Amino acid sequence: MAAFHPNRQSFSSHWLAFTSNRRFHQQPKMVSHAEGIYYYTPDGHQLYDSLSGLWCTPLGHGNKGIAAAINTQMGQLDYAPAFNVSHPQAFELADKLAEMAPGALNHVLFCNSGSEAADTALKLARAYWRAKGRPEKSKFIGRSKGYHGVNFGGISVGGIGGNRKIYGQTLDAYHLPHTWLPENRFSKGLPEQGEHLADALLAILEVQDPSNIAAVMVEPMAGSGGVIIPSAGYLKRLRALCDQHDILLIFDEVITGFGRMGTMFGADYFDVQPDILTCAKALTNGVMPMGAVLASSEIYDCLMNQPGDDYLIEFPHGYTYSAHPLACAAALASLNQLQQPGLLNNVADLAKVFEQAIHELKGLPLVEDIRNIGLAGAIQLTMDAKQPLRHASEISALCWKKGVYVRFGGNNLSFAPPFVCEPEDIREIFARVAEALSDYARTIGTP
Ligand code: PXG
Repeated sequence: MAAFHPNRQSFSSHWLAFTSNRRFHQQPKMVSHAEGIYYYTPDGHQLYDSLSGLWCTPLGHGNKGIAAAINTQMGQLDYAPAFNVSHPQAFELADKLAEMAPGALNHVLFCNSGSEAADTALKLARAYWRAKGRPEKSKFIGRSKGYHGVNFGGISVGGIGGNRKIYGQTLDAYHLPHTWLPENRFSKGLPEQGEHLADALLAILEVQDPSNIAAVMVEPMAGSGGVIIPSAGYLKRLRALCDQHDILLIFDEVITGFGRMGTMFGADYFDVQPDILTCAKALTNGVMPMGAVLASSEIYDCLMNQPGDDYLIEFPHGYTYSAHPLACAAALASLNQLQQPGLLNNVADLAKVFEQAIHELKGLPLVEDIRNIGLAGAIQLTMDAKQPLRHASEISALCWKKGVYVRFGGNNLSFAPPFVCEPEDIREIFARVAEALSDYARTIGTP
């Protein structure tokens, strides 16, 4: 089949997601196939996939086990109504997630993305308090630089100003400070300072009062915000404060779920139990859109035991494609691979190579901070006085030429290589990024 080359007309037909479309039209970045840890452009240029797509394909592209599972499912059941009817793979997958998840997160609501998972979780928190006879507990607390997708609940609780400023009124939500501290710059793995930042919750509660708060929602580490990692005791402190004040704790594990930190979930890494956990992305290795919300037995039982006839719907929420059979098949195959003995140990081993390789860029021009945890990391760049976010996008464009797809957001370059990398792939990725950084610094005259 001849390669499709967009012309002027088709460029404006496809309005790209979260992209400067005008820049894309001048410098289109297209990939037309992928295999393992590589993307390929239509003219055959090979690129390392240094972010596992958008944090979602840790088991590599073209994964044969997942493809076979989807094919088999397609031949058996392509779609099942999501309301009032279900199918065996949905139950099998929910059982598996409940078994893998920490603690008593035994009840799974399916959706199709991380954004839907976030809004589902927020609705569930409000519904829970209402069922408990506390309808006034309806406000939320998020965290500055937090990202919970793009739906109204998610942008309200999320702490990225640029994602909310043009959309008008949001939900009632207040924000903890982010956990980036200058004294932690260039920490390897968990930073030392910052447990006290959890106490900012008390200042919010003093004004809003716990009786009005439904839930605190945070990512165990802020992925999109630039891999901002809290100190060891921070989440434990947040959990204790939520318990003291009768507030639910929601972990958004859309990025941290399924091995990214070297443990199955971020909750396992920090040994902190949330009441609700959201996930998506690597759940299906990014192959089919799917998200999930895992709720505690306390929440599930409360909603199931509401008074009223048993034909009534306990939680009026769901999507046409909730627990889509093809997504369930992809998820079951992905989770089977993630659960293979040794896979997470391999991630932990690769994480050591990753830590060393990314921190070798310390001292290069424009590098202001480097952070890493598990197989996730970010290089934070100084801001250009006139065009604050320019460096990251220009360096990413140079990396593309050097054969590495590098994600940039704000003044960060982010990395989350596939779990199926070899140590030398990781070293090669950072060698090329280092070259791009140095070349760029030279062109703008920074020594
Ligand atoms: N929560 C978290 C923690 C996320 O990271 C979402 C929710 C929303 O998921 P959906 O599936 O609706 O996109 C995300 C998504 C990046 C990047 O470059 C991160 C995300 C998406 C795209 C790019 O950091 N995170």
